[in-house]
Amino acid sequence: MGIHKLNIPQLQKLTSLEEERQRSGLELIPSENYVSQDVLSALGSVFTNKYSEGYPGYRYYGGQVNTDYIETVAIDGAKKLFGADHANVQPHSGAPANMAAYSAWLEPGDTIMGMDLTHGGHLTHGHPVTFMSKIYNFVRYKMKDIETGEIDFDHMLNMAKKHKPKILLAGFTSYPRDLDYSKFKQVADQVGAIAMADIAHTAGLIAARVQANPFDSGFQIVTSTTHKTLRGPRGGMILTKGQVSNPMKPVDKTVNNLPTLIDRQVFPALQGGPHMNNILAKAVAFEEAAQPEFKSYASNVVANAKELASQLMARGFKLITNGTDNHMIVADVVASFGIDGKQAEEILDKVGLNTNKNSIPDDPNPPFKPSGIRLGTPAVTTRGLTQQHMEQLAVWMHAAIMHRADAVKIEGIARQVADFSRKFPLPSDN
Ligand code: DSN
Repeated sequence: MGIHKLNIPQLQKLTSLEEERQRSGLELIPSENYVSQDVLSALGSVFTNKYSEGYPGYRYYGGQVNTDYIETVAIDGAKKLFGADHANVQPHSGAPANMAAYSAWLEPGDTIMGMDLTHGGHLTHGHPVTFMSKIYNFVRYKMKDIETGEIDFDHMLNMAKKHKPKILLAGFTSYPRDLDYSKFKQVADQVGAIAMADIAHTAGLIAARVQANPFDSGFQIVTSTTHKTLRGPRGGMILTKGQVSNPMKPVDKTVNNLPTLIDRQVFPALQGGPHMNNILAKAVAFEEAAQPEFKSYASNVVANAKELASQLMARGFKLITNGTDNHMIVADVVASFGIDGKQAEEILDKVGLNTNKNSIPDDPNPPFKPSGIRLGTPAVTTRGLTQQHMEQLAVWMHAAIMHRADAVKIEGIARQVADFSRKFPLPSDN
């Protein structure tokens, strides 16, 4: 079917080139995915023309008869998927979602405890380069054992008693193991902190009940992006437990009022007009994720990642935590092959296998030239690859790295990858 062609030739040409790049390569970046034609159509809909500051029933502009309806459908879809009492679907992405959640509960100078970035956390969980780190005091916990991924909950508890965080954050962007959310909640309860999960990476796996849901362990706030394993448009959301009330009226700062405290932070405190075409696309994605096929998709993402991890390890890739329980793999390419993550990313890009350079725990190298790469299976599983294809991917990755200085061999692998990839159309090709 494809999408409407643009009337500006040079921009249409670039769009066609990007379609062809995506079609003739395989996306292994674990935070990327290929959306359905319906999600693309929603993004390209006339809802992009509309200003809708406020919330359904409480807007600052007229003409909201349809926007109120679609935002309500999106809110209800998110609540149902994740078992939340409330959903704010307006955050433009994950970072603003986290910012709104922090500022709804904290005062400047308050403490948040989150995972160290190189051990799998995220910039917005307290990296010194972020704006948030200027406002809040971040303290970090780590893995106890990078061979297994075990998190050091005793150390976490000791740190929590010392630093008294008001939010304990379970959030990860490069952590390949399952999480026991109840252990985080126990630590949070002992120091009177709110338990908040950033499930940006695993939202699709949680929606499909392939991974544990933090709300089942009593978490009070869950933030996420909508475009990774959840396979929706680029965007964010904040899910909460508690009482929903009029978002136009101030409420007391109580745990039960978190839904309203957060609504009031997203708008008017931090954002202006919501992107209604994007909210329509979120509504579409939530409906898609509620279907039985999505459960099979999410199970296949994990099965593919486990198989790919074992095929890579069999070829000398040293993986952080020696495998994966989710959609993601982190490889130490310095230890495996004596090249850095930037070099590995570039050589794999050349053969049409897209991964991203990534820090490894306590990486001695800087983030732009780190020791690792990060890869995963959400996108290739959407394309239709199954466990039987994972060996071939590992063979190509290994061969590309081993023959990186041989231009003819690299060209040959690139041709094989492109021929193979074209057999698996993009969802928007159908
Ligand atoms: N950039 C996202 C990722 O790739 O994990 C996190 O913000």
